[in-house]
Amino acid sequence: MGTNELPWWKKGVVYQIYPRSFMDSTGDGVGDLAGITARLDHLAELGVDAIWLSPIQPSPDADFGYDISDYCDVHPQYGDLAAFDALVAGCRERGLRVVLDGVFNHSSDQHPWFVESRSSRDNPKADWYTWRDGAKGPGETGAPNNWASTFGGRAWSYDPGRGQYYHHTFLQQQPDLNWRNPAVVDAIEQVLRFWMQRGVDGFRLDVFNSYFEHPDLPDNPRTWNPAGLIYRYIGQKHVHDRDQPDMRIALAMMRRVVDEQPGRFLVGETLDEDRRYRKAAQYAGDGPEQLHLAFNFHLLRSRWSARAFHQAITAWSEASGPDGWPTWVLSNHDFRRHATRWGGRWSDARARLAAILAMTLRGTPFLYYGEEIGMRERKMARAEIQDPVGQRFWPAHPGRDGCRTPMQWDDGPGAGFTSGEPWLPLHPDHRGRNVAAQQDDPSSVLSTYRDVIALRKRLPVLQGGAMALPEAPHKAVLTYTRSLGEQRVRVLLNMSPQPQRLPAVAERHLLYSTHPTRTVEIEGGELELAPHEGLVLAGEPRAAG
Ligand code: TEU
Repeated sequence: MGTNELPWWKKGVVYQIYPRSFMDSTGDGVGDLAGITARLDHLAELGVDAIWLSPIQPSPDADFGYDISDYCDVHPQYGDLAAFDALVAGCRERGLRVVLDGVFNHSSDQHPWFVESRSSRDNPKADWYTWRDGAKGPGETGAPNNWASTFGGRAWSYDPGRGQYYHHTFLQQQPDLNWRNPAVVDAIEQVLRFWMQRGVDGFRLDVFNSYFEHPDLPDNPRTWNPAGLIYRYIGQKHVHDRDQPDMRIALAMMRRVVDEQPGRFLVGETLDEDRRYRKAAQYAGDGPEQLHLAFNFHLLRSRWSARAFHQAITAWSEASGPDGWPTWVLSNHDFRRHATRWGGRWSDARARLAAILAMTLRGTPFLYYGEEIGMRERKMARAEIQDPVGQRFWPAHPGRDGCRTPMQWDDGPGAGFTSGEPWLPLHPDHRGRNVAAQQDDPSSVLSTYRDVIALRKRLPVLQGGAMALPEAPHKAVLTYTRSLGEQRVRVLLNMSPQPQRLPAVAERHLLYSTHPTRTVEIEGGELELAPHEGLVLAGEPRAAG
């Protein structure tokens, strides 16, 4: 397939926005849709193709939006449907697409569906969630099986009104929908249609491989892990509460509906990955029961090392296969930001290399707001924690607030995010690290992102070209080539703080270097890379343009 025929979601770059934290237009300290609309020029200048919004629907915010109480409306704190339409219009003007989070494994316990479902055993929605009697018969006689919640404790809660237990993969305020009920499948289809009619171009599916559970609810086998004594979830193998074969019903419905118009796509988040990411890869492809894309979080979990990156990139690319299409995620709203994870003294130098990496690998990159300025994780004091994961597991797990702090726009008191008191504390470095400060500095993290996104846009080889990594990784320099027809590009990332000498390479025309004074004079000799230098070279002069 030539790159011109590639759909935008393969060529393009997706930018994730955590709506609470991007831009507050009202001064209440919480981000909102009008705020996002007001900041769209930043995204257009950055050069991304689409925004993915973490949930924007009404929610009691037990899990900050991942517990939805009305699938077809906007959280009053973020605005209303008119504000959403205005956001879509603003995106269209700038050629940006809009992707929503689809949280369909569970709803909020405040959703009218669940309120009705729990009201009796014979109401019309009685079977919209997974209800069971206790282990020893009616009443509060113990959970129906040993399943554990991802967020701690058991995956069952007792409802005294109905006298039964209901299943929840996450918090007890997040009851799992019963996807085996065709009425639920229809209801979610209506939700997809509702948003697509309002101009949505795709959905990021939250934990889609948890939609179905084994109908007989057998115990999960235990796996030996001492931490499993405290955190039951990792003490078992999730064979009966994930990846059930009849989840095809759900995938087929969503694929059919989304494919009704070209240019739309689904990207799924797979819960409980196997170590080689084969499971996630299998869920993505062109088939009628597959998603267009699947995430893998290999790089999120890799340490900063050329060998570890080489291994992660090779493993995911091989699992995806030559016809498959990988995705690349360096940070998101659930993990420590990569500028901190890979940080230390060289945090910005590494953030710039990470930018080159994300934009030149074969596959679709997903950026997380703030990574374009090298935003760092904020350390939260116990009293500042708002994330339920942190509240439950601190200090073992401080929670996810640290990667969700407000976007840093300028050096004002609210960092240009709010005129009020921000809902989460700002990172203390916001006065120096912000969009305004990096805007005109050609060696900033922000300029690096702009430059390499523009390069990806300009060169079809960086969009659709085949990728090859050397068989044996270099100890400090991550390198790979992309090729398409006559075009060939080589990427070299010196991940070490020392200069590195490498044998000369065939590609000698400079496309981009993190070191602006560099001229590439590789006349047959060795190639020397400066500490933390990232270099993108072309095989032919025309591409260098
Ligand atoms: O996350 C799935 C999930 O279980 C993990 O990413 C989890 O957040 C992490 O391991 C905690 O340490 C998805 C969403 O991305 C997450 O924000 C939601 O909280 C969760 O589902 C429930 O909807």
